[in-house]
Amino acid sequence: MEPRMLQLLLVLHVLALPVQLCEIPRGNSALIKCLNTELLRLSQDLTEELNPSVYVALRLSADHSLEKEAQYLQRLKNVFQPSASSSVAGGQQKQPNTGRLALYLLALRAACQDMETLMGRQLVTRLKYHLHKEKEQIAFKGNGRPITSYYQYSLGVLALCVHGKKIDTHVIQKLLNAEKHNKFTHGGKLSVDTKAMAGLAFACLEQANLYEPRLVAAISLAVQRVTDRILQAQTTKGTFGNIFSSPLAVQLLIATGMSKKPECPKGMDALLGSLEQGHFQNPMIMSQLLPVLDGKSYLDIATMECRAEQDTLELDTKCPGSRTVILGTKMITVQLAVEHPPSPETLYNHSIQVPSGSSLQDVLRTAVEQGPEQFTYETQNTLHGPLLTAVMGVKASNGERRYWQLLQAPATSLQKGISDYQPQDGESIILKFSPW
Ligand code: B12
Repeated sequence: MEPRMLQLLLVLHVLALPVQLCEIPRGNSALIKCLNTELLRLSQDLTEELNPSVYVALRLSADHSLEKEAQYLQRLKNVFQPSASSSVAGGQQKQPNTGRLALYLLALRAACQDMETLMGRQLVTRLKYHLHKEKEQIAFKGNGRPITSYYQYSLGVLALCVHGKKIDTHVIQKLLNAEKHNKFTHGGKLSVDTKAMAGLAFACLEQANLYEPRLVAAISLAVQRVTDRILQAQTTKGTFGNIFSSPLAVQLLIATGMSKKPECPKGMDALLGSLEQGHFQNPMIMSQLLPVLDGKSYLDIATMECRAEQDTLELDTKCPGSRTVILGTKMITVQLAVEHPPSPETLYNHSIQVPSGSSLQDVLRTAVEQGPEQFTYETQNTLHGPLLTAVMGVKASNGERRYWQLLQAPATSLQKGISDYQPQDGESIILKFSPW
C-alpha cells in the first residue's frame, strides 16, 4: 500500500475512534465557534435581557472579542451594580436577588476585576447578607426551603467561593443538609440542574483550602453523592436529566475530574448532536453549554488571569441563523386549556388559530384577542426569557411555591418556555396551576 494511502487510513481510523474522554471529537470546532459567535451577537443586541451568564460564557471561551466583551461588562455594571444610596438592608431601588447577584459576581471574577475596592467589598457583603437571609428562611420560616431556591443558594455559595471568600459554615451546613435530605427537587422530582449547581458549589468549597478537616470531609462526601446521582440520572440518549440540564451536569463532571467515566463522552455526544440540530436557542442554556464545549466549568473562573487572550472572534462568522423564526402562511389549530386544581372545572378551554411556526406566547396573545371568553395572562422577564406568572387573574406565588406549569395534554411537562416552544397543528396545551 502507498504510504500516503496508509496515512489517510490512519487518520480515518483515529477520527472513527469513539471519544474516550469528555473531550470534543475533532471536526466540531465550526459548531462551537458558531455558538460562541451567537452569544457574542446576543451580547450586542440591545433588545436582549442583560445576562451576566452570557458574559461568563464569553470569558471562559478560548476565543474572544475583547472590545465587545468590555462593552458588555460596562452595560452589566450599569444595571447590576447596586446604587450607592441603597443600604445592604435594601433601599428603594429594586436590587438583584441572590442568583442574579451571584451571576454578576461570577462575571466580575471572570473579568479579573479588583474586588478590594469599596464597591467590590460592598458587593461581597451584599451577597453574604442575601445568603444569611436565605439560611434564616431555611431554618425558621421556609419549612426547610430558602427564599429563592437551592439553585440560587448554590450559585451564591459558588460565587463567593470562586472569589476566594470564606463562607459562614452555617450557610454551607444548610446546603449539606439539603443534599443529605434530598431537597434538590422540583415538584417532587429530582432537579438535575439544582444538583449540578450544588455540586459545583461543593466542588469549589472542597478545593478552597479554607475549612476545617471535618467540614471538608462532609463536603467531599456531598461531592461524591451528587456526582453519583447525576451519573445515575443519565438517560439512554446520553443526557443527564433532560438535554437542557445536561450542560450543567457535564460542567460538574469536568470540575470533579469525572471526565474519564464513560458517561461523560456519551453526554457530550448528546449535547453536540442537539447543538447540531439547533435545539439550543435559549441564551441562558447556550451560556451554560459553551464552557462545556471548551472543556471548562464555572470552577475555572477562580483561576482566570485575563492575560494573553486570543482576540480573534468576529461577528461575521458564517453560521445558520438559528434564532430567526419564519412564520408560515398555513394556519394551525392549538387547543388551549386552563386548570386550577383542586377545582375540577377548566377555567378556559378553546381552540386557537395561529400561523404555523408560532410560539406558545403567540397562541396566548391570540387567545386574548380572539374571544369569545375572556382570556388573560401576565409575564415577567427573566434571564431565561418571559415567565408566565398569571393566568385568568391567578398569580403564581413564590412564597407558596406555586407556578403556572406548561403541559402538553394530558400530562407531559414542556421542556421549553412560552417564547421558545412552538406547538404543532392539533396539539393540546394545558396551563396548570401547580406546586413546585
Ligand atoms: C428553579 C427553576 C424553576 C422554578 C422557578 C421558581 C423559583 N422561585 O426559583 C419553577 C419550578 C417555577 C420553574 C418553572 C419552569 N421551568 Co424552570 N428552572 C429552574 C432552574 C432549576 C433554576 C432557575 C434559576 O434560578 N436561574 C438563576 C437565576 C439567577 O436566573 P433568573 O432568570 O433570575 O431565574 C428565574 C428564571 O429562570 C425563572 N424560570 C425558571 N424556569 C424557567 C423556565 C422558563 C422557560 C423561563 C422563561 C423562566 C424560568 O425562574 C427563576 C426564578 O425567578 C432552571 C435550571 C437552569 N439550568 O437554568 C430551570 C429551567 C430554566 N426551567 C425550565 C422549564 C422548562 C420550566 C417550565 C417551562 C416547566 C413547565 N413545563 O412548566 C416552567 C416555567 C413555566 C412558566 N410559567 O413560564 C427549563 C428550561 C429549558 C429551556 N429550554 O430553556 C430549565 C433549564 C430546567 C430544565 N433542565 O428543563 N423553574
